Amino acid sequence: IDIMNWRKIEMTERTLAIVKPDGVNQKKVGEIIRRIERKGYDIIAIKMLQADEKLLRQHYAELVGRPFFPGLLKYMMENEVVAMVVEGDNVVKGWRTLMGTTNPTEATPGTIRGDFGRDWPGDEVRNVVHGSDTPENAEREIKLWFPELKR
Ligand code: IDP
Repeated sequence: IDIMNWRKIEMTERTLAIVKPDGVNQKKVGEIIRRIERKGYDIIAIKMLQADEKLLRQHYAELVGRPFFPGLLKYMMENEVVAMVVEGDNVVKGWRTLMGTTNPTEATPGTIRGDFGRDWPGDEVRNVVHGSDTPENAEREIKLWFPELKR
């Protein structure tokens, strides 16, 4: 076995990327996919779906008790979403760099949230995209959103 190939395989990760309802409403799906592909990542699975409360409660299990959780549920169900499994070297961190920080007002221009996110006064934050925060969470979230994916 070629040691360089072995190392490369070890660094390859997968993450769950989601275009949230505001990204779909703003017709940014193509632009977001373009940025993922331009960075050199592979989209290995993709689908559009209406998220339901059961799925979102599992996905955001750590946030269920937060005051903003009801608003987050409503936001995530106000249109369909586009879910993707994205693969590449260090993609968990790299996709979050492309996304920008959680709060769109603070997100760096040039990032997806910095460019397309909106902090709606008196309403919940709309920050366009989701990305898993660790490789372990990525595997958990991929199983949840893509139970049909066999690898
Ligand atoms: P992340 O999406 O940047 O990883 P998390 O802290 O995991 O951020 O929160 C998940 C999602 O919950 C955020 O993307 C955002 O939609 C929502 N959220 C998080 N914190 C707040 C808040 O303080 N107010 C309103 N919505 C929030």
